[in-house]
Amino acid sequence: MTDFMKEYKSAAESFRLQGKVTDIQPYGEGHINLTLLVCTTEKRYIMQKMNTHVFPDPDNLMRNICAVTEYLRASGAETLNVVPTLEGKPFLKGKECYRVYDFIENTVTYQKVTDKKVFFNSGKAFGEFQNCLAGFDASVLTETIPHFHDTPKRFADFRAALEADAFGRAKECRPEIDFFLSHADTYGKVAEGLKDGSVPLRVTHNDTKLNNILMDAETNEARAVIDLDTVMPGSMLYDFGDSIRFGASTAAEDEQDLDKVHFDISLFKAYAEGYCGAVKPKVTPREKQLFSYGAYLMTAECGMRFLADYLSGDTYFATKYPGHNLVRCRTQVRLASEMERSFPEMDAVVSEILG
Ligand code: ADP
Ligand code: GN1
Ligand code: MG
Repeated sequence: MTDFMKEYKSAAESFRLQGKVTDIQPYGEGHINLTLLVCTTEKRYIMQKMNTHVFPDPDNLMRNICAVTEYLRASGAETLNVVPTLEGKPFLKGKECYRVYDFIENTVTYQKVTDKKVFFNSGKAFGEFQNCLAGFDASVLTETIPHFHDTPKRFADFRAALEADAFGRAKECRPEIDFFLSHADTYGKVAEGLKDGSVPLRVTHNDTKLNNILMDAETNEARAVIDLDTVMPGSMLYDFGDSIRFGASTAAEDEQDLDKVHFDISLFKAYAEGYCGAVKPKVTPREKQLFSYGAYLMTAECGMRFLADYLSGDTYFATKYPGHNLVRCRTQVRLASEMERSFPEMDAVVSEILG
């Protein structure tokens, strides 16, 4: 057994698991936490080594997750179930921090949309998630990552990484850098709406990509919204936009062949029918105007975050090979520019749904 496996086994055995641990394997495609599938003689669990570099306050993070999951469960939704440690704590706190959830069985996650119906179902589920959290008291939530979708701030961070160019990589990504610089005046509309109140501050998920929702393995209906680390006050335009960024593409987020990467308006329509259909009664006029823009904004923002991380030496997102973050950035630039050209069609889709 490797030292890592010994560490994971000892961590897993510090939780109130049913049965004896028989196997531990890396699991899933998340970019932030280290996710492990833990099998015991009785059942399966998800154990995560929590990323305390990205989320430096694990106590308040887990307090948020316990509060949100309890609320969702009480509202009748299927949700993550936090398994306590032997001492009854919501996570194991040491040099590394670990948490355990019940594995939600008979579900699948998708890394790419293969079926419009699945994307529609995910949109409906994220919309219903939003509706459900409308009754949740935001004042009990800690902001786990302040300014998470404050795009003007993300742009300033990107510019700082570019200025530092700590690894001499800027010369390899001139077109991408130029894209973000030349769009400097396009990043402020949601931040301004939040400031003047035309875009309401709501409790949002903030990381609504398709692999953060578990779909039923047989019916492909949404079962549970997961990855609740970033549930905090935000705009519904973030949740809508981030799903479109990831799912309304003809290729994976890290496709290397850009000829395969396109924004697909029919996928946009499928998601919008699900999401906007669910939130329709409470959408403000300004939100309605900004759904299409929100998709562009989240795509550009994520692209500049990938690029900033590449320029800074790949310390934030998990990467599988050198240049992975630059590859991801390039797909986002491709999608954001195609979205910009598609605003009239996108707006027509939204208007048709919202009236
Ligand atoms: P990250 O923050 O790194 O993205 P996630 O919490 O999204 O980590 O988990 C990574 C992946 O693990 C998910 O995309 C999903 O496939 C799987 N997963 C996480 N929690 C569960 C669970 N309770 N049951 C089944 N699969 C899960
Ligand atoms: C990260 O945790 P994960 O892999 O679901 C990131 C998101 C990005 C996404 C890009 C806390 O999401 O903001 O949009 O990668 N999460 C955090 O794929 O930064
Ligand atoms: Mg995730």
